[in-house]
Amino acid sequence: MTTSTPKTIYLADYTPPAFLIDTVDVDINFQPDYAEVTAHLAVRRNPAVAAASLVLDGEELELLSVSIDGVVTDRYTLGENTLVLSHVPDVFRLSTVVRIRPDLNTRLSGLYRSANGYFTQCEAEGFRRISWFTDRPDVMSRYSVTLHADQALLPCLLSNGNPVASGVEAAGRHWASWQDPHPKPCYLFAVVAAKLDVLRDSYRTTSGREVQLGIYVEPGRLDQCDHAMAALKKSMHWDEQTYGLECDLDHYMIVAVGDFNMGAMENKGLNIFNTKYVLARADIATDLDFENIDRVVAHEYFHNWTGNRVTCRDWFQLSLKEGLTVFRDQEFGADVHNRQVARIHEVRGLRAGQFPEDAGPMAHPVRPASYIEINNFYTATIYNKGAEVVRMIQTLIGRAAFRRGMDLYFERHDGQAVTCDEFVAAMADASGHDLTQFMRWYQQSGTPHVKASGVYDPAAQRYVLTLAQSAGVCGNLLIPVTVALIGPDGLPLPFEGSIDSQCVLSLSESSQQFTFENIAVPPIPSLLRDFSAPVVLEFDYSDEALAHLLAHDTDPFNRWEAGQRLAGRLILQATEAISAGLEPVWPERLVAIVSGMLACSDETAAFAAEILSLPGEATLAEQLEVVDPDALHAARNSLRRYLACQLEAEFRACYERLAPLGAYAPDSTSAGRRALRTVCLGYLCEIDTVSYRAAALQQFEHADNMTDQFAALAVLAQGSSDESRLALAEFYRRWHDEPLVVDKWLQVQAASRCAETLARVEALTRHPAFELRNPNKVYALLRAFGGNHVRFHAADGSGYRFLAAQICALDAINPQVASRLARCFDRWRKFDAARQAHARAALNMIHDHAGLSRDVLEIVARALG
Ligand code: 0A1
Ligand code: ZN
Repeated sequence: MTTSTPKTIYLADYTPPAFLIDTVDVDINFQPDYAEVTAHLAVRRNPAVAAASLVLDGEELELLSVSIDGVVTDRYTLGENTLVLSHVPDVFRLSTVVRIRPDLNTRLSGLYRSANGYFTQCEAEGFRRISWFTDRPDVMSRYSVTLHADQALLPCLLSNGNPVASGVEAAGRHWASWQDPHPKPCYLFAVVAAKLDVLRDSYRTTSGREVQLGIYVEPGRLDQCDHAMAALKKSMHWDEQTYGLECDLDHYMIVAVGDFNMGAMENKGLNIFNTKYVLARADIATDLDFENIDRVVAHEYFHNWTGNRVTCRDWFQLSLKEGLTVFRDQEFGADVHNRQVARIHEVRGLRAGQFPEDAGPMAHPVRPASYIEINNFYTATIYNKGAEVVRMIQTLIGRAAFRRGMDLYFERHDGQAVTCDEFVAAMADASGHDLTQFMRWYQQSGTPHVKASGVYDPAAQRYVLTLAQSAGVCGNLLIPVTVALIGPDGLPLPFEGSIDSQCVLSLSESSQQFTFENIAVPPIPSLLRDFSAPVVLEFDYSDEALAHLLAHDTDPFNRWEAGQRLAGRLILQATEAISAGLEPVWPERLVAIVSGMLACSDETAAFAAEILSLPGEATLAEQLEVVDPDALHAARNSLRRYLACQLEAEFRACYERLAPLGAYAPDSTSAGRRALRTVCLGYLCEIDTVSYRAAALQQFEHADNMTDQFAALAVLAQGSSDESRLALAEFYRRWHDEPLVVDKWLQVQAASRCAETLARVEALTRHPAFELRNPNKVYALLRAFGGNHVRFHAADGSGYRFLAAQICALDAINPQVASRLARCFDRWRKFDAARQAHARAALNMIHDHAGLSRDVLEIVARALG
């Protein structure tokens, strides 16, 4: 809670640190209701900066003493969150002793209590909640840490780096010391003092270094760690193969904790993970959970180079590590799973999350120019658009040059805290490409629109493609547009300058023409292949042309894209009809297309499942001027019902054909079969008959794995039938002792389209399974409800009022999570006047809530502003 007006921090105000801290010795003494933290800092004046005073950051620290070179001093000034020492020597040893209360730390930033012990989270600014420090990423120090605690209650004492010594103390206590040889910013500091079981393994790097691996979890859960351990070893191997990057550590530890604000954290050598991204076993985790674990384990491991060895100069550069690391984990996921489907998931996610963000009140560039609370900027733009920006560089300069660029980046900047400019400069220098104009992707917000049109001249056998971009505030962007020309027979036409009948066009001006010679037949252009840039592409495709691309395009992404375009267009037309009180009409053409997809092979089942999954309501809403969520919802479901009725026999045959072949196997092909089977069950249950509900219930009851069991539950939970009630009750009865499965139970109810969903969610907030203090529970129930397009945006404003009250209650406990929840309001201005009035009232209520955190205030003020 802040008492003063929140301050805006500007990138333009960056100045280097006035003092450098070469070493940090931390001693943490855990007592029953507090921890005493003693820190000794080797401080020296930065010769490059003329500054008189040393200003340290601190939050909720009870200061016990300050010493300079071993002599206790009272010559300091305590501000609201600062400790200022004027007239200090050029080089000195600063020691502070503070008392903190981890048991009362409900924000989960800094040092906090969770079941089984104590954990830390220091990114972005949590270290200042542990000790007085210059809490900024460009101050890098070598850390030694000693922990003291009760041996029976807190047997595992962990920190970054290597264990150097340990021993016992009086009164059943023990201690352990750790030393991290790598200088690091304080946001990568971590300690754990807890009762945990550990799964141990080891990995030998290509150069022969032996790395000890350990996954630490709540006692009794070792049988849920195998997948994460395998993912870690796969990631280590992949980074050696792909980028020549080896692990630089002797010990690499992952600790799973049930209370965690985000997914996971890349602390040097001691990653701390949300249990959601570690624990898995076929009976409690879905195929998607397994895949997400692979991606998150890889992400945190990859940060060891992109983030830790080379870190950010300041938090405006956050995408330097996050965009690049997401790009790396995406490529890893594509290599170990299914590249086509992975790309489709990425783009679905971008359109559902990042495009709306970029068009709303929280729109910001990949490198923001200002912020109030940095925790509000761990966004889809920084992470996912940032990854797209890195991907575009690879598309523009080619894979080989990109790899040289990565090598050069590490050669130049290993051990440094740098900016996005340095990354792009390494890419430009390694490739010989001028990326000056490309830098604008980092500087302006908003999703660019690219308008394309084509003219075919049969006499000249020439196709001229015109591409035009909407200029942003920084001017025209450099946009890679990957193109092929598809002939009437479905084959891509060869043309000069193409590799594999496709080429990457560089759109750098507001409008450009590209001429393709020797084109013997009128082509249909396949544009922005593999989603080569995060833009909205406008091209006036006829329905026939889209059907042609869907059937024949050799780029799988664009086959899917053609289907999404076609379905999206029809749903939006139907939405308009329904809003005007008319019945939607669906063209028969779709029936043949869907029928063709259902006849796919096992190898293409995952892809078919993607084609048959219609674009989501939030994604479609972005294309509407004013959204009528009821009509949009009705239109989308009407199309699902239409297809189900027209193709009932085919869906049923496909569902039966894809029945499990034996015991559950986690491989991609089996997962693809399960995915398509689930899609079929979903369509069949649109025909609301007892027999399909019975089929779903049958699948629910007999599944030998969580993927099939949960899929059946999710389908049933879309209705309020007896079968639905039965399955929900049974699911909770079976799994009430598995917190991650209980999250699924909450989420599936909050995401239901049923009219009574809000009432049910309200009741669930009082259920013993729900806990406002646990972020996973909040995300499962409340954020899932906020993402339930038709129910959250209810015409009477009930959804808005409910969530606003929850945000206020949560803000007093955990402002970071409350502020993430407040983002559900982002798109309120897209709705009709009556809904807007309800949303404005709810936002005003949050805004005026006494003691509101600056986290939520920034979000709400931007939404209202
Ligand atoms: N760097 C982590 C994400 C992260 C950020 C902030 C956190 O607490 C506020 C926790 C984790 C990652 O990208 O994985
Ligand atoms: Zn990250």
